[in-house]
Amino acid sequence: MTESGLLLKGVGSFYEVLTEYGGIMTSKARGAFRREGIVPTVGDRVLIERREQGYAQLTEILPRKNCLVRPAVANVDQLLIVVSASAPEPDWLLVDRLIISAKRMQIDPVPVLNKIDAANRTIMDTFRREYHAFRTLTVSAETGEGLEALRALLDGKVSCFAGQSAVGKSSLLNALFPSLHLLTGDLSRKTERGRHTTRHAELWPYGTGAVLDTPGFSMFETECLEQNELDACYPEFQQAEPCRFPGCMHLSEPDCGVKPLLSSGELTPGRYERYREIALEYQMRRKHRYD
Ligand SMILES: Nc1nc2c(ncn2[C@@H]2O[C@H](COP(=O)(O)OP(=O)(O)OP(=O)(O)O)[C@@H](O)[C@H]2O)c(=O)[nH]1
Ligand SMILES: [Mg+2]
Ligand SMILES: [Zn+2]
Repeated sequence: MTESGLLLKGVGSFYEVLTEYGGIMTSKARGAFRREGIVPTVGDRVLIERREQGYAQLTEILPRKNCLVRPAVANVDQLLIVVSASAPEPDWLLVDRLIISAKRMQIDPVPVLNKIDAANRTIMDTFRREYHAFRTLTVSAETGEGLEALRALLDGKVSCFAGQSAVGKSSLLNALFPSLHLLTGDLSRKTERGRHTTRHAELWPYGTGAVLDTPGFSMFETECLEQNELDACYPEFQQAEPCRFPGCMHLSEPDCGVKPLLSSGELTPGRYERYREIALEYQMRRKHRYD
Protein backbone atom coordinates (compact mmCIF):
# COMPACT_ATOMS: atom_id res chain seq x y z
CA MET A 1 0.00 0.00 0.00
CA THR A 2 1.41 3.36 -1.00
CA GLU A 3 0.90 6.36 1.28
CA SER A 4 2.08 9.93 1.02
CA GLY A 5 3.72 11.77 3.86
CA LEU A 6 6.01 14.51 5.10
CA LEU A 7 9.62 13.73 6.04
CA LEU A 8 10.12 15.02 9.59
CA LYS A 9 13.62 13.88 10.46
CA GLY A 10 16.46 11.58 9.53
CA VAL A 11 17.97 9.16 12.05
CA GLY A 12 20.97 7.43 10.52
CA SER A 13 19.69 5.81 7.35
CA PHE A 14 16.09 5.88 8.58
CA TYR A 15 13.56 8.61 8.13
CA GLU A 16 10.53 9.49 10.18
CA VAL A 17 7.57 10.24 7.96
CA LEU A 18 4.31 11.80 9.07
CA THR A 19 1.78 9.92 6.96
CA GLU A 20 -1.36 11.32 5.41
CA TYR A 21 -3.29 9.46 8.12
CA GLY A 22 -1.47 11.25 10.90
CA GLY A 23 0.79 8.44 12.16
CA ILE A 24 4.57 8.47 12.10
CA MET A 25 6.27 5.69 10.12
CA THR A 26 9.95 4.85 10.29
CA SER A 27 11.08 4.42 6.72
CA LYS A 28 14.20 3.27 4.95
CA ALA A 29 15.20 4.92 1.70
CA ARG A 30 15.28 2.90 -1.48
CA GLY A 31 18.88 2.00 -2.37
CA ALA A 32 18.41 3.67 -5.74
CA PHE A 33 18.36 7.11 -4.10
CA ARG A 34 21.95 6.80 -3.01
CA ARG A 35 23.07 5.52 -6.40
CA GLU A 36 21.34 8.49 -8.01
CA GLY A 37 22.81 10.92 -5.49
CA ILE A 38 19.40 11.91 -4.12
CA VAL A 39 19.40 12.87 -0.45
CA PRO A 40 16.02 12.68 1.29
CA THR A 41 15.64 16.00 3.10
CA VAL A 42 13.52 17.18 6.00
CA GLY A 43 10.38 18.75 4.53
CA ASP A 44 10.27 16.38 1.55
CA ARG A 45 6.85 15.20 0.47
CA VAL A 46 7.38 11.48 -0.04
CA LEU A 47 5.66 8.25 -0.93
CA ILE A 48 6.17 5.25 1.32
CA GLU A 49 5.16 1.62 1.17
CA ARG A 50 4.42 -0.17 4.39
CA ARG A 51 6.48 -3.30 5.05
CA GLU A 52 6.46 -5.79 7.89
CA GLN A 53 6.89 -4.82 11.59
CA GLY A 54 5.83 -1.25 11.30
CA TYR A 55 8.64 -0.33 8.89
CA ALA A 56 8.12 1.26 5.55
CA GLN A 57 10.18 1.88 2.48
CA LEU A 58 10.58 5.41 1.21
CA THR A 59 9.96 4.88 -2.48
CA GLU A 60 9.66 8.33 -3.98
CA ILE A 61 10.50 11.97 -3.29
CA LEU A 62 7.98 14.32 -4.87
CA PRO A 63 9.25 17.41 -6.69
CA ARG A 64 10.44 20.15 -4.29
CA LYS A 65 9.05 23.67 -4.29
CA ASN A 66 12.32 24.91 -2.81
CA CYS A 67 15.25 23.62 -0.80
CA LEU A 68 17.20 25.63 1.77
CA VAL A 69 20.69 24.93 2.99
CA ARG A 70 21.82 25.54 6.56
CA PRO A 71 19.45 24.27 7.82
CA ALA A 72 18.72 21.74 5.08
CA VAL A 73 14.97 21.76 4.63
CA ALA A 74 12.71 21.45 1.60
CA ASN A 75 9.29 22.84 0.73
CA VAL A 76 9.29 25.75 3.17
CA ASP A 77 6.03 27.74 2.86
CA GLN A 78 6.57 30.51 5.38
CA LEU A 79 9.47 32.43 6.86
CA LEU A 80 8.72 34.08 10.19
CA ILE A 81 11.12 37.02 10.35
CA VAL A 82 11.43 37.91 14.03
CA VAL A 83 12.40 41.35 15.34
CA SER A 84 12.39 42.56 18.90
CA ALA A 85 10.20 45.39 20.20
CA SER A 86 12.84 46.16 22.83
CA ALA A 87 16.49 45.01 22.69
CA PRO A 88 18.22 44.26 20.38
CA GLU A 89 17.45 47.25 18.20
CA PRO A 90 15.82 45.96 14.97
CA ASP A 91 17.97 45.65 11.89
CA TRP A 92 15.34 46.68 9.35
CA LEU A 93 17.73 46.22 6.43
CA LEU A 94 18.12 42.58 7.44
CA VAL A 95 14.34 42.21 7.55
CA ASP A 96 14.03 43.65 4.04
CA ARG A 97 16.77 41.39 2.73
CA LEU A 98 15.17 38.32 4.31
CA ILE A 99 11.87 39.27 2.68
CA ILE A 100 13.57 39.34 -0.71
CA SER A 101 15.35 36.01 -0.13
CA ALA A 102 12.10 34.40 0.93
CA LYS A 103 10.09 35.71 -1.99
CA ARG A 104 12.75 34.52 -4.43
CA MET A 105 12.19 31.00 -3.13
CA GLN A 106 8.40 31.13 -3.19
CA ILE A 107 8.34 31.45 0.59
CA ASP A 108 5.82 33.79 2.25
CA PRO A 109 7.66 36.25 4.50
CA VAL A 110 5.86 37.14 7.73
CA PRO A 111 7.49 39.87 9.85
CA VAL A 112 6.90 39.05 13.53
CA LEU A 113 7.41 41.64 16.28
CA ASN A 114 8.26 39.82 19.54
CA LYS A 115 8.70 41.14 23.11
CA ILE A 116 5.66 43.41 22.91
CA ASP A 117 5.42 43.00 26.71
CA ALA A 118 8.50 45.21 26.93
CA ALA A 119 7.77 47.28 23.85
CA ASN A 120 9.47 50.45 22.86
CA ARG A 121 6.78 52.65 21.33
CA THR A 122 8.97 53.89 18.47
CA ILE A 123 9.88 50.37 17.39
CA MET A 124 6.22 49.30 17.51
CA ASP A 125 5.21 52.24 15.33
CA THR A 126 8.04 51.71 12.87
CA PHE A 127 7.18 48.02 12.54
CA ARG A 128 3.49 48.72 11.91
CA ARG A 129 4.23 51.48 9.43
CA GLU A 130 7.02 49.83 7.45
CA TYR A 131 5.38 46.44 6.98
CA HIS A 132 1.77 47.47 6.41
CA ALA A 133 1.82 45.75 3.02
CA PHE A 134 2.61 42.39 4.65
CA ARG A 135 0.84 39.98 6.87
CA THR A 136 2.47 40.64 10.26
CA LEU A 137 2.18 39.43 13.84
CA THR A 138 2.90 41.09 17.18
CA VAL A 139 3.62 38.61 19.95
CA SER A 140 5.28 37.99 23.29
CA ALA A 141 6.97 34.69 23.97
CA GLU A 142 7.12 35.84 27.58
CA THR A 143 3.41 36.50 28.26
CA GLY A 144 1.89 34.43 25.45
CA GLU A 145 0.19 37.45 23.93
CA GLY A 146 -0.49 36.98 20.22
CA LEU A 147 0.55 33.34 20.22
CA GLU A 148 -2.93 32.19 19.19
CA ALA A 149 -2.59 34.11 15.94
CA LEU A 150 0.88 32.64 15.47
CA ARG A 151 -0.47 29.15 16.02
CA ALA A 152 -3.25 29.75 13.50
CA LEU A 153 -0.69 30.92 10.97
CA LEU A 154 1.38 27.74 11.32
CA ASP A 155 -1.48 25.38 10.59
CA GLY A 156 -1.18 23.56 7.29
CA LYS A 157 2.19 25.10 6.38
CA VAL A 158 5.87 24.29 6.75
CA SER A 159 7.37 27.24 8.62
CA CYS A 160 10.85 28.37 9.55
CA PHE A 161 12.06 31.17 11.88
CA ALA A 162 14.76 33.72 11.06
CA GLY A 163 16.14 36.94 12.52
CA GLN A 164 18.96 38.55 14.51
CA SER A 165 20.38 36.91 17.59
CA ALA A 166 18.44 37.41 20.86
CA VAL A 167 15.15 38.50 19.26
CA GLY A 168 13.46 35.47 20.82
CA LYS A 169 13.28 32.82 18.08
CA SER A 170 14.08 29.96 20.46
CA SER A 171 11.74 31.43 23.08
CA LEU A 172 8.90 31.46 20.56
CA LEU A 173 9.62 27.87 19.52
CA ASN A 174 9.68 26.84 23.18
CA ALA A 175 6.37 28.58 23.77
CA LEU A 176 4.85 26.67 20.85
CA PHE A 177 6.48 23.33 21.71
CA PRO A 178 7.11 23.09 25.44
CA SER A 179 8.85 19.72 24.97
CA LEU A 180 11.52 21.23 22.71
CA HIS A 181 13.65 22.75 25.52
CA LEU A 182 15.72 24.95 23.24
CA LEU A 183 18.39 27.03 24.89
CA THR A 184 17.51 30.67 25.25
CA GLY A 185 19.16 33.64 26.85
CA ASP A 186 22.23 35.74 26.49
CA LEU A 187 25.08 34.70 24.30
CA SER A 188 27.65 34.07 27.02
CA ARG A 189 25.42 31.63 28.82
CA LYS A 190 24.60 29.82 25.61
CA THR A 191 28.25 29.50 24.67
CA GLU A 192 29.10 28.09 28.08
CA ARG A 193 26.54 25.39 27.63
CA GLY A 194 27.93 24.28 24.29
CA ARG A 195 25.35 25.84 22.07
CA HIS A 196 27.24 25.06 18.92
CA THR A 197 26.82 21.30 18.98
CA THR A 198 25.79 20.35 15.48
CA ARG A 199 22.60 18.50 14.97
CA HIS A 200 20.28 17.91 12.09
CA ALA A 201 17.21 19.96 11.51
CA GLU A 202 13.93 18.38 12.42
CA LEU A 203 10.35 19.31 11.67
CA TRP A 204 7.80 19.36 14.47
CA PRO A 205 4.29 18.51 13.35
CA TYR A 206 1.90 21.30 14.18
CA GLY A 207 -1.77 20.89 13.34
CA THR A 208 -1.68 19.87 9.73
CA GLY A 209 1.60 21.72 9.20
CA ALA A 210 5.09 21.58 10.66
CA VAL A 211 7.71 23.92 12.10
CA LEU A 212 11.48 23.68 11.80
CA ASP A 213 13.17 23.33 15.20
CA THR A 214 16.31 25.21 14.24
CA PRO A 215 15.98 28.87 13.37
CA GLY A 216 18.15 30.08 10.56
CA PHE A 217 17.96 31.02 6.98
CA SER A 218 20.83 31.54 4.60
CA MET A 219 20.37 34.44 2.29
CA PHE A 220 21.55 34.19 -1.25
CA GLU A 221 23.72 37.27 -1.15
CA THR A 222 25.56 36.55 -4.35
CA GLU A 223 22.44 35.92 -6.36
CA CYS A 224 21.91 38.22 -9.32
CA LEU A 225 18.47 39.76 -9.59
CA GLU A 226 17.07 41.55 -12.59
CA GLN A 227 15.30 44.79 -11.75
CA ASN A 228 11.85 43.33 -12.50
CA GLU A 229 12.61 40.40 -10.18
CA LEU A 230 13.51 42.83 -7.40
CA ASP A 231 10.34 44.85 -8.08
CA ALA A 232 8.30 41.68 -7.61
CA CYS A 233 9.66 41.40 -4.04
CA TYR A 234 8.03 44.71 -3.05
CA PRO A 235 4.27 44.35 -2.60
CA GLU A 236 4.04 48.14 -2.28
CA PHE A 237 5.22 48.54 -5.90
CA GLN A 238 2.30 46.53 -7.21
CA GLN A 239 0.12 49.64 -6.74
CA ALA A 240 2.41 51.73 -8.97
CA GLU A 241 1.60 53.19 -12.36
CA PRO A 242 3.98 51.88 -15.04
CA CYS A 243 7.31 53.73 -15.14
CA ARG A 244 8.28 55.54 -18.34
CA PHE A 245 11.46 53.53 -18.81
CA PRO A 246 11.48 49.76 -18.83
CA GLY A 247 13.94 48.51 -16.21
CA CYS A 248 13.45 51.75 -14.22
CA MET A 249 15.26 51.45 -10.90
CA HIS A 250 13.00 54.09 -9.30
CA LEU A 251 15.97 56.21 -8.24
CA SER A 252 16.02 59.48 -10.19
CA GLU A 253 14.53 58.49 -13.53
CA PRO A 254 11.83 60.80 -14.95
CA ASP A 255 8.18 59.70 -14.86
CA CYS A 256 8.77 56.89 -12.39
CA GLY A 257 5.59 55.19 -11.15
CA VAL A 258 7.08 54.15 -7.83
CA LYS A 259 8.16 57.58 -6.53
CA PRO A 260 4.54 58.87 -6.18
CA LEU A 261 3.89 55.97 -3.78
CA LEU A 262 6.03 57.87 -1.28
CA SER A 263 3.66 60.83 -1.18
CA SER A 264 0.57 58.63 -1.13
CA GLY A 265 2.02 56.78 1.88
CA GLU A 266 1.90 53.39 0.15
CA LEU A 267 5.69 53.25 0.37
CA THR A 268 7.40 54.50 3.54
CA PRO A 269 10.61 56.55 3.46
CA GLY A 270 12.35 53.84 5.48
CA ARG A 271 11.45 51.03 3.13
CA TYR A 272 12.40 53.21 0.17
CA GLU A 273 15.77 54.23 1.62
CA ARG A 274 16.67 50.60 2.22
CA TYR A 275 15.29 49.67 -1.19
CA ARG A 276 17.71 52.15 -2.80
CA GLU A 277 20.66 50.54 -1.04
CA ILE A 278 19.56 47.06 -2.08
CA ALA A 279 18.74 48.08 -5.67
CA LEU A 280 22.18 49.68 -6.15
CA GLU A 281 23.80 46.54 -4.81
CA TYR A 282 21.98 44.38 -7.32
CA GLN A 283 22.87 46.81 -10.09
CA MET A 284 26.51 46.41 -9.11
CA ARG A 285 26.18 42.65 -9.17
CA ARG A 286 24.57 42.67 -12.58
CA LYS A 287 27.47 44.76 -13.88
CA HIS A 288 30.03 42.30 -12.56
CA ARG A 289 28.02 39.22 -13.37
CA TYR A 290 30.46 37.87 -15.97
CA ASP A 291 33.71 38.93 -14.25
N1 LIG B 1 10.62 40.58 27.67
C1 LIG B 1 10.71 39.58 26.81
N2 LIG B 1 11.88 38.91 26.66
C2 LIG B 1 11.95 37.90 25.77
C3 LIG B 1 10.83 37.53 24.97
N3 LIG B 1 11.22 36.51 24.16
C4 LIG B 1 12.49 36.26 24.45
N4 LIG B 1 12.96 37.08 25.41
C5 LIG B 1 14.31 37.10 25.99
O1 LIG B 1 15.25 37.45 24.98
C6 LIG B 1 16.48 36.75 25.15
C7 LIG B 1 16.87 36.06 23.86
O2 LIG B 1 15.92 35.06 23.54
P1 LIG B 1 16.27 33.80 22.64
O3 LIG B 1 14.99 33.02 22.48
O4 LIG B 1 17.43 33.06 23.16
O5 LIG B 1 16.68 34.51 21.27
P2 LIG B 1 17.11 33.83 19.87
O6 LIG B 1 16.48 34.62 18.80
O7 LIG B 1 16.82 32.38 19.88
O8 LIG B 1 18.68 34.09 19.83
P3 LIG B 1 19.81 33.25 19.08
O9 LIG B 1 19.62 31.81 19.40
O10 LIG B 1 21.09 33.80 19.58
O11 LIG B 1 19.64 33.55 17.61
C8 LIG B 1 16.23 35.80 26.32
O12 LIG B 1 16.80 36.38 27.48
C9 LIG B 1 14.74 35.70 26.43
O13 LIG B 1 14.30 35.43 27.74
C10 LIG B 1 9.59 38.27 25.16
O14 LIG B 1 8.58 38.03 24.50
N5 LIG B 1 9.62 39.27 26.06
MG1 LIG C 1 18.06 30.68 19.70
ZN1 LIG D 1 10.36 53.66 -11.59
